[in-house]
Amino acid sequence: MAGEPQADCLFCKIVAGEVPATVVRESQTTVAFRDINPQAPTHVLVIPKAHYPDAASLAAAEPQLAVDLLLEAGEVAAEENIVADDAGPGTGYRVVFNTGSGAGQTVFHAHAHVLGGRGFNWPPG
Ligand code: DGP
Repeated sequence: MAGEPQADCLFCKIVAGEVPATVVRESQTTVAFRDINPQAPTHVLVIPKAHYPDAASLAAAEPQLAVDLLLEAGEVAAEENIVADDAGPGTGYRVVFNTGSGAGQTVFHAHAHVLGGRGFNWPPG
């Protein structure tokens, strides 16, 4: 059933506490933890506790949960002191949803990357 835990999903195992992670925030519906391979001084993943393979399927099935994810991403940024203040490189943050393997998605449980603490290029690589 949509949203149910998947036995072979790494992030479902993190939600269940079966795989350890450095959790920085938890809500009723989401968990935020540090990426194991950080690409910036702050690199936190925010995931729904429910299993959806990507952000698009999450938003289609449970729009409020997609909103929860974005709100939690903002809370992470505030806690990590990376909120935008127009002071130039190293301030502000990026929220990324890699969607599909061609776009770099490797874990097929929806997640927002919250990246900050350094400057970013545009377009992204
Ligand atoms: P993506 O490539 O967008 O699917 O991002 C998946 C991210 O998950 C990637 O940046 C690395 C991270 N990751 C993979 N395995 C683990 C793990 O076991 N623990 C943690 N904390 N992060 C992981």
